[in-house]
Amino acid sequence: MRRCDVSKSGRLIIVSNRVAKPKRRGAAAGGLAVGILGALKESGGMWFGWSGKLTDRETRDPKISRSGNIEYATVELNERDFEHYYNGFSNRVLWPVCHYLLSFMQYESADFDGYRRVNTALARKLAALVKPDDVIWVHDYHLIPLAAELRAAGISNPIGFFLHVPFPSYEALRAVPNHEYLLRSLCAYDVVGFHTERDLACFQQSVTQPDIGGSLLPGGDIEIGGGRLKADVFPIGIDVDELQDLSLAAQSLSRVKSLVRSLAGRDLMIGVDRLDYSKALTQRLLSYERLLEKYPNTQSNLTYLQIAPPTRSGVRAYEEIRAELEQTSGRINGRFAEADWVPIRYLNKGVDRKRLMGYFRNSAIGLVTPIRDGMNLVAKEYLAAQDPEDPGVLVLSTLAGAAAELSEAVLINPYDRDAVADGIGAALNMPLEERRERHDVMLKTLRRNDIVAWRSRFVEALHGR
Ligand code: ADQ
Repeated sequence: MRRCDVSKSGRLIIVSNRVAKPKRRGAAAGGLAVGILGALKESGGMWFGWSGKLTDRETRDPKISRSGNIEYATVELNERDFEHYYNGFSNRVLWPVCHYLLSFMQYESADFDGYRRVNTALARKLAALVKPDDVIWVHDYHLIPLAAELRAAGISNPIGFFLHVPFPSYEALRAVPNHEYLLRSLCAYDVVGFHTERDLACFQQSVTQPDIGGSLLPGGDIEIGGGRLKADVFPIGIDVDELQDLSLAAQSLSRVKSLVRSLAGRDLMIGVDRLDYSKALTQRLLSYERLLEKYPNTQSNLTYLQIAPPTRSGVRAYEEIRAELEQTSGRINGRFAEADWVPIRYLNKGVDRKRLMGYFRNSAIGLVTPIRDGMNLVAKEYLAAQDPEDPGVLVLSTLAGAAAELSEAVLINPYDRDAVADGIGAALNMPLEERRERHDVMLKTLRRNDIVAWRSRFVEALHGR
């Protein structure tokens, strides 16, 4: 993988809700964790955040461990903070609002208080570890108030924020009680980054509302309260070479071979998502059902593998989707299955990354149909895993951030079942020459906007403040 020079003088401190320490080789690691670890390995630095463990003790200093040139500083949360800060305000308010799903929002002022309390506590713990030359890069919606709290704790280092989910339009955001607080908190950062121009435009629209008081300067910076912040677009990417190599190497894995054998020559369509309502998995199953109705020749000829590991088990909406998905896939399988063919294979668990790339490479179609997504790394990973000489086709939601870059995918509106079914139909019949051409263009885009470009552009911007 090519390298970038993100290390100027000081350390890079990454802050995210959850610190993902590397596990045993080959363990499942999402694209984001891989990207963050890469940035830290290059420059040396610290990853600060929640360990993922709960404790009943009130305050404890961060636990520090080191691996190579990376220090991990992790804190534990108590049950009450976890419920209010994480399950509550982060995942029952901010997550649905950022995905334009206002009806899923469940606001409780106690959750908002918990969100502030945890951010204040995290900032105090982090402030004690910050050295004068460090630059701090904060990730995602759980930690919006962190810069303001760090400033209050006396930290004047450059602090940047990257939002991994969509930034909603002001009309959606203003449904959140205390949205003014969130917007002002974002203005305490030196650099604020988003995946797409649309997110950036929504942010600019929100912070320039009269009651927030920001003004947009020529060149895109925002002036507010005598200070200035840079807001820009930094589309997250993947390590294309690594995933290409992994997908090729995965062809010799016994689990990949046995999947291919089990298809008995049929085409495979794959979907890989966290089990989340923004990924619209039930809607996707219903679109697949529409395909089987509309294009009867796909019956017995196309197998759909959906991999969807559970997440956020403390949030009720997530338990409901799981039940709905099991029921819908069961019904569709009951309706269409033959003795030697089951239309949907549904796996409710994570899969090792290498094996996943092997599955991608053997799939004629990658189906990515969220009703809203910041970027969607699965779309990019699917493309990178393809054999360039005989690539599969990506069927992609126009409402995923990735659609802004991947215009050669078969783009569909996920709310329109007929459009999704027709998109899959078109993908199945696409001539080899057209598949190659589309894949080639998108692979060039993936290389231009890869994971190194993402993190180096962001860290450069931060060093420039
Ligand atoms: P997520 O909502 O988690 O990320 P996504 O971008 O698709 O969504 O990333 C998921 C990652 O987890 C991918 O690397 C994928 O391969 C992996 N993964 C998912 N299911 C898996 C499974 N069953 N087994 C193994 N690995 C699995 C948030 C935002 C996105 C944004 C990212 C990065 O919601 O919009 O793209 O952050 O910014």
